[in-house]
Amino acid sequence: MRPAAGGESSLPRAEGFRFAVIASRFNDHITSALRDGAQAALREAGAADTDIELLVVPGAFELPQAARAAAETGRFDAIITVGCVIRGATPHFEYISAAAAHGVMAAAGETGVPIAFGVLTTDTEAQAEERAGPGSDNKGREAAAAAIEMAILFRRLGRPPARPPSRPFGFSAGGEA
Ligand code: INI
Repeated sequence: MRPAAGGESSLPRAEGFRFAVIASRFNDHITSALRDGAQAALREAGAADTDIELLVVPGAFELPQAARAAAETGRFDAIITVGCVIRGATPHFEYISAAAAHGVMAAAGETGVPIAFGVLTTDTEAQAEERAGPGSDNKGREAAAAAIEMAILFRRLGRPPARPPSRPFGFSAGGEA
């Protein structure tokens, strides 16, 4: 894969693609780091700020619903979901984790838009923090890399480019809806 501008990135190129980053607020101290990792990766790969839209939902359970709605707009070549479910603090951990994972997979399959799963499902907060640091194993960054790769693959398979919004949006990589 050709590296991004600057020559040092291992990410595939993202210019010319449009992305949504959908972040859940629950466990915000973790999910904000995942969101930052995803956005930084997209920019490092060459995506324009105006081609990255940030959407925020309450919890991981809402990620599939928002991802589906975002996919149906036709505005995105790929979507990145980020969230965090911690077993120790969540009696219904299994339900939320499974609903998020299956819901994202279903939304991707049924809309035809790649949707990456950047949701941490860990036993402890410490494990979540390990996967939300600034390094290359940030789960948001990993999900962004997968989303770029899938956008490239789907374009090669004939998927038409996403349509940007007809009027400028009130949010982009720097803000939220
Ligand atoms: N949502 C999460 O993203 N992570 C969690 O750990 C969590 N816990 O602990 O409950 C959580 N709950 C909220 C859930 O995702 C929904 O927002 C809520 O059930 C309303 O639909």
